Amino acid sequence: MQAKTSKRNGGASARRTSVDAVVIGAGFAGLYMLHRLRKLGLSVVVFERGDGVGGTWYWNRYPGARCDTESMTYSYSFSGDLEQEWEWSERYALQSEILAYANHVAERFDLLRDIELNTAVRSVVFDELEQTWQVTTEGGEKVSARFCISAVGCLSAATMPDYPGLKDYTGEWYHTGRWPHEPVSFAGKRIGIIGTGSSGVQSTIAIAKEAAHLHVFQRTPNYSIPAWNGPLAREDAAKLKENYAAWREAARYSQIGIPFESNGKSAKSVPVEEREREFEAAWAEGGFNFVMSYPDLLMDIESNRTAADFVERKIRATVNDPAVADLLIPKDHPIGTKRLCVDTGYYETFNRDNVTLVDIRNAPIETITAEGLRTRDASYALDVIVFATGFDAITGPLLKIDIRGRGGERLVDKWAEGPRTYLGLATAGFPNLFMITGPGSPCVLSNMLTSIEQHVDWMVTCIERMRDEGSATIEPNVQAEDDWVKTVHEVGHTTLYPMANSWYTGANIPGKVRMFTPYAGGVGTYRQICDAVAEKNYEGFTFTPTGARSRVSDDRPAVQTQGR
Ligand code: N01
Repeated sequence: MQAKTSKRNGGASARRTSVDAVVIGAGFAGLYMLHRLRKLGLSVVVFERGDGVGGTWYWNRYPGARCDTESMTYSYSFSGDLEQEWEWSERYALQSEILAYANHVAERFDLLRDIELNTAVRSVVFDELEQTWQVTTEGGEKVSARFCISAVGCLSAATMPDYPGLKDYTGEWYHTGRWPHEPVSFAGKRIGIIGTGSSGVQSTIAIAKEAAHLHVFQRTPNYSIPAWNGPLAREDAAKLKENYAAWREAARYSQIGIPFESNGKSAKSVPVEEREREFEAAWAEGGFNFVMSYPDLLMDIESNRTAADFVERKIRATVNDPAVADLLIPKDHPIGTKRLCVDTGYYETFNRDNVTLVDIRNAPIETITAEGLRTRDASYALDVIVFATGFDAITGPLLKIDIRGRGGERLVDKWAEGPRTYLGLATAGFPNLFMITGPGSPCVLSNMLTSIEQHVDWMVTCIERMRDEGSATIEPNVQAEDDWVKTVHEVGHTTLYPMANSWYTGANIPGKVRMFTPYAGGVGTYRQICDAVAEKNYEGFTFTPTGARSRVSDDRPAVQTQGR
């Protein structure tokens, strides 16, 4: 294995061919996992395909990129000193500030010496004889590890539409999720942006301020709620810091990893005036609060309609041209069932003279041309095309890696009909392979930092227990996994989420199995379930003792099988 020369890349671990654990990805999940495993005394190497840490915030550096969870919540809680000392400058942090935070954490906890940058993982193959994972990088380096932990993120496999003609296009083009590190200038240029999800909404606002003209190509409008972003007042931050521990604890047992106060009522059942007041207050507060204001907004279609109507009125009141307003109003999904966007000035942007909304639902893009693109109805000359077309979410990043478990079974085959995990943490037949924020966990329905910390803490406690008890491997029992997949499905279908054609269900990827895979029961409930499993001696998992041959891929009970 080659030692890297980057000064941020110590390379010491890279020269090892055998470690206790390989972690894939140096975003927030990988950084925290490395920190915890090292404290446990394990040797660890983290492979990261970027040339810096930060994951999502390393890649998504498009104009206007910022987090839509508030800074003081979207941050680690594991270190009291870190959370007290770090000062966020805005209520919602810009990508550059979050990336600076990730770099600060990596340096503060001396993580870089075990991170191999510019190193993508190609394959991860379980060696049944040795009971280790053979990890091979794109560069051909090989490392064996007892544990393999995926920290690849849920939204890291960017997708491009398959329009013909892109290779002949003479202008510049970019994907929001693979934005270049060099500055991109829009000044005086004709820009086209395709996609109106969170990335499209944020970049539209920013690019419109600079471009000569911006065409926004919209296939499906999404709901966007104002962030009311601004500087974070020092006194507000200080006040929260006084009670940070309690705030974090409330986040851990909340629905989405952010402590919101819901009024506990049904939106459809309260008097109209009361509901209007509540929605106005939630709108004025901004952000995800809005869909959490009544607990049944994502459960009951009539209640949901009341919130959608309210936002529709807001859009009509903001956008000057009624035809444009009409186009911007979602009609095909309940509010919040596609990931809500959070913006500062999105709808207002369509009042600018240099911005045109183009409906590509009725007149689809047929081809990219040398000069721009052509829809069914018209041609557009564009100097720059921005693809804000999203990601092969949740399973995409994992399945890009050739992962093979017992008997050479490929994960991509096992999951051909949709992902199968126990608690979103692990999958049967793939011993000692853990997935941070994997499918079947609250993952994308939650504040990622809350969920990452919960998963890492649970896994590290489990690994510590294995060390203390002399276990070589752990993996879920097939029955426990089947039960969990069923639970995730049933809980998901008590909500309105499956009604939308969204990346939550895989509907954005042609040919992908349509399945709502996040656990929608809330991060607090989920945490309690995971804790209960651990307390019951890891019920539903099988351990094999060190020295024993681990069981083969039929489901015969092995040594130390725990229940179910
Ligand atoms: O991706 P998306 P994103 N032709 O999938 C359209 C997180 N995030 O990168 O809806 C034409 O939401 C597609 O149209 P349709 C957040 O969780 C967070 O914006 O499929 N259009 C849609 O409009 C977010 O949800 C933050 O009809 C095509 C858009 O492209 C997630 O990442 C910021 C098309 C894709 O929207 C993903 O957001 C950014 C085609 N062939 C992202 N293919 C913050 O924290 C796709 N589209 C602020």
